Amino acid sequence: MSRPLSLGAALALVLACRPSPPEARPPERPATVVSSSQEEPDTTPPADISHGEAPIGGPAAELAPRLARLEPAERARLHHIRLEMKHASVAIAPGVTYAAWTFGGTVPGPFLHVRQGDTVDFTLVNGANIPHSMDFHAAEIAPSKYYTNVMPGDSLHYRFVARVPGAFMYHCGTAPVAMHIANGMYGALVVDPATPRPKAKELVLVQSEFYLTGKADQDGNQSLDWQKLLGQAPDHIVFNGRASQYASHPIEARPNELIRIYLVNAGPNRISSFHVVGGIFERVFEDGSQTNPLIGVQTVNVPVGGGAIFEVRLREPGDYPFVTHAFADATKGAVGVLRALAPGVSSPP
Ligand SMILES: [Cu+2]
Repeated sequence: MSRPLSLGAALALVLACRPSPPEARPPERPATVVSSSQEEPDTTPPADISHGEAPIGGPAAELAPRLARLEPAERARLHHIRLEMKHASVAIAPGVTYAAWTFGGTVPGPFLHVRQGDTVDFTLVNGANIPHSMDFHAAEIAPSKYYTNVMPGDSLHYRFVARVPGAFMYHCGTAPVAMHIANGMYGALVVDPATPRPKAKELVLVQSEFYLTGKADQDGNQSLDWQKLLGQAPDHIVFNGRASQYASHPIEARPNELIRIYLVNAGPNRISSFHVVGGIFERVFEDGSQTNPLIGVQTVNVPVGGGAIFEVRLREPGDYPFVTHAFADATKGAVGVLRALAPGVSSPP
């Protein structure tokens, strides 16, 4: 019978079996985004990093980011919202465009904002060449009546009352739903509580995934790889439709300013484990619920099809990456930067 190893012997064995550390390499190489198609990750430590996943600050030629700011809700209690569904080319990563299915021509669709008790008077127009539909998670209505397929060239009109506050997903519900979501048909609808939340810098982040065939069509656009979707192996995981766009273009704030992030996870497959590096969430309203917010927490899961409201303050000037802490997903683009500007430093126009 073999004797158990002493602690010292076991430690020596572990140390002996450890792979030798990689050779130190010179740090002057520019940071690169790790492509999901690369078989080996680039382990070169970049000089200026957003937690190692994407370089901070992009070349001037790079596309402007989708504005993450949530515009205030209009004061009217009746909101006429008209969305046209159309197929459009959208940029999803540096140098990568995608033949998307959209609400309003962008992925995600427009950020909608109303107050608890407001009525949404909704018109859905199908400007695409296949059937699509709309499912509002903020509504309590019969899907069999309202979430029906709208044929090309047709439209649908109905009203609902946004009775419950929160950060809600909306999406196309036409089968196969995973395909319609993976192709870009989703967005966020924020419903403010009847008693307004404290003043804050308000942002919307919609997390989602893209699964690429790897072959561009005649217009240069990538399209959906259904097998990758079923295998849950996305090429890009993004906030607001484009990989790492807020690492290239940090979102600016002031030290100690209250930042409120409405995070909607459109998926269609990956849970978001949302975290701000260098920050601790003051309060988190899980799935937007007003009851018992989490206080003083580091990372909170947002399920696919769910939304949560995160409040955080950046305590000193500097760059604070935000990620899904499932780091394979951050490596594929689910990373951005909140930048706390030093006093006296003004935001560029
Ligand atoms: Cu659709």
